[in-house]
Amino acid sequence: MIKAVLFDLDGVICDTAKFHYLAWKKLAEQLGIHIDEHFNEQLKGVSRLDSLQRILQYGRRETAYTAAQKEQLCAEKNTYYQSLIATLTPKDILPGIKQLLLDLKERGIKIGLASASKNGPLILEKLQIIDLFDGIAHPDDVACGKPAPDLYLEAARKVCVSAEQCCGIEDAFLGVEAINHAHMLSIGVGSKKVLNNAYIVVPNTKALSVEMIIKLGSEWHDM
Ligand code: B16
Ligand code: MG
Repeated sequence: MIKAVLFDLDGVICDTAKFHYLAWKKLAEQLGIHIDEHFNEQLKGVSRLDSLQRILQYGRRETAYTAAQKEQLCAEKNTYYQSLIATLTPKDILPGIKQLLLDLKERGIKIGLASASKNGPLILEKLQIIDLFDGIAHPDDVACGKPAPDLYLEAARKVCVSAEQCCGIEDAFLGVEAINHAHMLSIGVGSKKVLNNAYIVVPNTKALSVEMIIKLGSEWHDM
């Protein structure tokens, strides 16, 4: 039986990927590195510092900065990013998600956040749904980012539900890997081709429902 649903944020609750992209693009341009949307795909679900490392590697500048300089560059990117997400309102919640959260609450199923984003609580506040969450995993409290299971295990711990009774919802391949490594039921949102590691893939957030999650949970446990 599924007793908790753990959500990824970017790409599942709200489409912040476009803001991450614009902020990284602006920073990368300053460093003389040109990134496009295709390259940006591989930054989804990846931590802030790891995203910077990937950009520097892409621009063949991986040895050009000290750890302190990289920290400064990450802080700059986050300042751009926060100025972009300042405009977020409840209208930016992806279709069907608010209803799903309310339905989960009504059924007594716990709700957790397993996002790699340190801006997670700030975004949930802007979307006015933070009160619906029973637990939020903070990226600073875990040793490894996705695809390691740490964020999902931490979110399960925060909502006080054992991993085998949790379901995770993700839009990125690395995120689905993290759910699978945590031995939780994985639901992918997006393309079946990309998310071929998920237990099941739905095309968009509108297709998610509490009934579907409960049904998948019992089928998954019987396997
Ligand atoms: P921040 P998710 C991830 O969110 C994003 O997909 C990824 O692009 C970003 O670098 C990461 O959060 C860290 O975000 O800079 O706000 O701490 O998909 O795990 O919800
Ligand atoms: Mg995501």
